[in-house]
Amino acid sequence: MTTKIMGILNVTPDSFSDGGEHATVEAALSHAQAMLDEGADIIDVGGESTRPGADRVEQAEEAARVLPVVRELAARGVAVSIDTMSARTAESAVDAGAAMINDVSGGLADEGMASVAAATDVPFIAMHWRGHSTDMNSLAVYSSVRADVRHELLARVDALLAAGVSSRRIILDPGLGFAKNAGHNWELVGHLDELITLGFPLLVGASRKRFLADVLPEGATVRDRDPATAAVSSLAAAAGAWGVRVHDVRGTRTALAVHEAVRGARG
Ligand code: PMM
Repeated sequence: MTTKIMGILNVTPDSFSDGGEHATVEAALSHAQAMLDEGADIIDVGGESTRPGADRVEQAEEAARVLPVVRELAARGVAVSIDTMSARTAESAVDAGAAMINDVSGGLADEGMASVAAATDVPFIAMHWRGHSTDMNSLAVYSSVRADVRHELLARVDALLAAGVSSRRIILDPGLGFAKNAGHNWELVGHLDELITLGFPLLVGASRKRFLADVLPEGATVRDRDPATAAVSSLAAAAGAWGVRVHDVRGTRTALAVHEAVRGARG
């Protein structure tokens, strides 16, 4: 199995600063096309920033940002996932053609999400999450991050199954950078196999996250984190990850090709 590349398309006013609704949709579509040309398998469309400290966005505003982009990409035959914590946005996005729901809260933030996941019957990405961005850093307390993330992800799986989500539709994600300090993130990256043995496909999202600054010189920019992201993606592929969620599709493609070449040479 080749690890899938999920290209990140953030449709937020600050991600495409040229302003104006039409301009934003056009810019988002052309960025999506560039990522597809570079080898993205899935485009992950999100309208709400989940960065530490970020404010929440109204559901109607979030839907207004993402739905035109989801609709157009789906019409072009692109596999789209919708990155949202809102059940209403998820449901509308699937109606508009999204093929997958990516909920960073794993169904915790909106009690209606699990039933939308069950009713729409599309793959559902349940990420490890402990709370909203505003209080995420105070939640980074674990007795063992590896064991706690496993247990908390399995609790989400139980809740999703109880709501009628098919086990074949569930994809798990360790939630790198969410309620985790740098040490927690590195420990999870070093033990992805323990999450893969839970028996669900695993998505790993390290892209440009703050913990990567640990391996870079002081003063490195956020974009300077791309080669480190690619290295983590290659390690994730070697561990057996189903997919990686990244900004830099081109670099990721190369990193995954290295993994494939080594795997092929081993026979
Ligand atoms: N990270 C972010 C947003 N969505 N979804 C999944 N499944 N996994 C992640 O790690 C993840 C996500 C935050 O990153 P961004 O602000 O760079 O999109």
